Order: sequence, then structure tokens, then C-alpha cells
Amino acid sequence: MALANPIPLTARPAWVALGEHHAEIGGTELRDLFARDPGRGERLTLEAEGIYLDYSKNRITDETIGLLVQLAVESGLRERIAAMFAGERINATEDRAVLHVALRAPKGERIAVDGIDVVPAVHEVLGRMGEFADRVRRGRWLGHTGKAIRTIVNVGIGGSDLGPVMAYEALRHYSDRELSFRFVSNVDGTDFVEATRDLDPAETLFIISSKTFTTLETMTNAASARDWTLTALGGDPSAIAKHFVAVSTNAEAVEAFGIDVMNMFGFWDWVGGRYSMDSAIGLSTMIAIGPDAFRELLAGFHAMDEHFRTAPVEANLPVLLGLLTVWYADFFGAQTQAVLPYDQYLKRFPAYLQQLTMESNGKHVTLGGAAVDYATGPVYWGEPGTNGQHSFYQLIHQGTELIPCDFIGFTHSLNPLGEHHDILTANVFAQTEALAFGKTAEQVAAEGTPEWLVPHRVFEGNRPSNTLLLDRLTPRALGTLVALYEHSVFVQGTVWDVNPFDQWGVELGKVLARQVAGELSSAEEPELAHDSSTNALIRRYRSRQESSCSSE
Ligand code: G6Q
Repeated sequence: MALANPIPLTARPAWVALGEHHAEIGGTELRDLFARDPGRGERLTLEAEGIYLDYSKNRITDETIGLLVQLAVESGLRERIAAMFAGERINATEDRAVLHVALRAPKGERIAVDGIDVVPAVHEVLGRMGEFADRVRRGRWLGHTGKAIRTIVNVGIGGSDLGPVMAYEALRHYSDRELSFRFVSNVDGTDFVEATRDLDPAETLFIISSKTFTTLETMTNAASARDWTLTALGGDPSAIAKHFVAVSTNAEAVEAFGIDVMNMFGFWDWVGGRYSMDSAIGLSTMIAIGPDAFRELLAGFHAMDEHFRTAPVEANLPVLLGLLTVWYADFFGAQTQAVLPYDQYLKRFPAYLQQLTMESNGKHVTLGGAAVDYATGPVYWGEPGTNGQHSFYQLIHQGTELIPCDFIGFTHSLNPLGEHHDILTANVFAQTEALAFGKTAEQVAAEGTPEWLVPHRVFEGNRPSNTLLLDRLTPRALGTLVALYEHSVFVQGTVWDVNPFDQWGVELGKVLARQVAGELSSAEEPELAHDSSTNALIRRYRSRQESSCSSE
């Protein structure tokens, strides 16, 4: 495998050195690191493209950073970054280029796949999306009965859902409040029914978002949406052209579904689902915030791309963030990573990041096909602050797991209201301080706490966190933030020598589900050849369905 690293990770000199280094400093207290170096909180910071990262509250020294940077170099990070931006087929297991960076390349920049510059095609689609979004926003896209569209329903799942939902929620402040937006993803009929129950079909537009246009969940929801529309609008199939558009790479399937390809917005096989929110998959986002704001979002992505591509490894935000994740996952055994945005608009950001990180780096073999003998992608999770503080932070502060945290805050609120923002931000700073420095038994006892209660009230501290501070949550800021994590995932994948761009792990369940679906619904009793547990569950489902049918 041409792109696999010839030296296994655990044999790279920097890896070996990091192991020895961890044995030396792994137990060092953040209290001591700060006491020894009063300038640490200002020194271990990095600012780029409007994101200020304070990484001083990590269990690291300057030597740690030096060794992690050396590890990145020995892992061929520079070459891998260059290969991605050059359109090489770095997604080797699917034989594809990986060019989400081309989605936000400005006009005139050249990024070629197999010798063909893809940037003009990107801008052609953006232009068509812009015209369409404007027509909907100005009330000039009329439904079958002549009424203007008031609700947009995005139907998609995974990468064709999580990005659009997250971006809509994150940028709601900038959205056209005359329009409403819904998102249907789950094949559970409840999702579709609840999303549409109060809608007027004459004023509803469905965006069927599916790269492949074959995904069972999306096709099932799309068929229900078509029935719902046609039933309400008198059954005239020509209504579909007014109420359905598609975002896909599969024109044939879009046409077969009944959507005019004139109403299809394309993208390309070099855009992975979880890296597609800034492609035509972002059509709902563009309708919500308008084409100009969408371009600002793209500009934010591009600014972070350029920083990632050009900044020196040691002063590179995504590199640093990615390497810190490797440090905790592999040398401290941290199995999870919390992401805690202190902005209500970012409430779906952790869910979005879960797919981005876990589908990308949840891998157990290297690019060369060898089983790894080290931990790869940790579990990402989180909730917006301050809500999490009143639920799971207890375990982060006093539990037995080490959970590195990313706190994300803003110096300005989009909804200034009395003292809310100062209180919100005070909590960001207070949490990171409490996690890092805790409260010793002596301090607790000095407060007059009875001796028996002291151990319960001790905060060990020494719990690491990053603080990411931005000015305000603008479209541009969101672009920089998402690109920061996209590239951090790339850095991790490069060190671990896995392919962050395939997702074979989701295939087996999909294949089995198709088979089981047939067995659940067949008129004849099926011959079951699963394990005894699965067979018994299928039989029970069928017999309960039959008994409820016969009693109806
Ligand atoms: C993302 C994955 C996956 C994908 C969905 C939807 O990286 O590939 O989450 O986005 O399975 O696929 P379609 O867009 O093809 O319906």
C-alpha cells in the first residue's frame, strides 16, 4: 500500500521516546507545572483565524510538544497534507481522492483530480444553489397550488443530515425567520410524522439529500414524503417538480424517483458524507442564511484549510489539537473525549463531531491492513454548557476515568441579555480551573469540613482541558471551527496510520437489516438461519404482529 507508513507507529523513534517521557512526567501535577512556570497560561496558547486556543491546562511540558511534533513529522504528516490537497487518492480503500477542501476553494484556485480542475464545477453548483435559495427566500419558488414555500424539510441521514442540522441550529441567528426548517433522518415513521404533522403540503419543499440515492432510510422517508405530498395535492405527479429537489451524485436514481434533474444539485465522489456540509448537502443551510452568509461560512473553512496547509507543524491549530488527542488516547489510556460548547446555538455540535471523529478514526487496521496494537479514535461526546455541569460533570471531576475536555466559548453573545453571558463564560473558566487545580484535602479541612466528609469533598484536579475562545458565532467562525476538527481528525488518522475516509464498519448491519426486513414482513413463515437469539427475536416479532392483526 503506497500510502501506508513503512515504519509501524510503535517503532517510530518519537513514539518510543514519548513512552519514556510519559513514564517520567505522566504523574506530574498541573498545579506544579503552573507553579514552576508563571507564564505558562500565556505561553501555551495559539491563535489562528479567530480561534484562540489555550492548551496550557494539559498534562504536557515543552518536551511533550516537541516529541509529539516529531511524531507527526515521522508519521509523514506534511506529505499526507500535501497529498490530500493535491487530489491524490488518499482514501485508498475506496480508491478516491479526499477533497472537501476543494468545496471551499475560492474561484480561480486550481485543485485537480486526475488532471481535471474541480474548482469551476464547485462554483457552478454554488451558483445554482444561490439562485435557487434566493428564489425560495424571496417567495418566488411557488408550490403546485401557486403558494410560496414556507417550510423546508431536509430528508437525509448520517453525513446528509448531521451537518445540515448542526449548521442550521448553529446559524439560526442569521436565518430567515419567515421560513421554517425541519430535518427527517430516522427510518422510524415517528420522525416523519412528527416533522410534518403541522405542515401545509402546498407550502412545503422537500430536499432529498443522499449522495448515493440508495440509502434505505432516506429512500423510505422520501417515498413517504412523495405520498404525503401527492395525497394532499390531488395526486398530480407534476406536483413533485415543485415540491422536491435532490442533492446527490446519482442523477439516474434521482430521475427514477421522479425528481427533474434540473432540480438536482450535484457533488462528487471525492466528498465524504461526513465532510459534505459545505457541498450541496448544505442547501438547507444556504436557504436558511442566504448565499452571502453561506459564502462567509465557506471562507471560514478555507481560512482554516490554508492555516492547516501552510502553518509550521508546531504552530498549527489542528495539528496541536490532533496530537493532544493522540497523547491522551495512547499514553494515558483515555477512552473518551468531551466537547463542551458554551453556546446554545452549538447544541448539535457534539452530535456532529461524533460522526466526524468516530466514523473517521474508529478503525482497527492500518492502511496497510495490519491490526493495530495501540488505541485509535476515542469516543467523542458532550452537551452544551452549562447544562452538562448539572448532570455528567461530576464524573469528569471526581470519577475514575481521565476525560480530556474541549471547552468552546465566545467573548460575545449573539443574544446579549443582562448578565447571562458573563455568567455563562465565568462557568467556562471556572470549570477548567476546577478540573486542573481541584481542591486538596488540606484546603477542604481548612474550611472546617468534618474529617469523615473530607475525602468526599476533595477534587484531585490534574484533569486536562483545552479552551477554545472565539469572538462570536458567525458563519465564518463556524467554518473555521468545523475545519479545525476535520483537520484534527486527519492528523490523528495520519499518526495512527488508519484511513479516516472510509466507513466499512457500517456495512454489515445494513446488509443484515435488508435481509431481516424481508423476514419480518414475508407472508410465508421464513426459514431462519441466524443465531438462536436473532431467530427467536424475529419469531417473537412476527407472532406479536400476527396476534395483534387477528385481534384487530
Ligand atoms: C458518512 C457516511 C454516512 C452517509 C450516510 C448517508 O461519511 O458515509 O453517514 O453520509 O450513510 O449516505 P447517503 O448520502 O448516500 O444517503
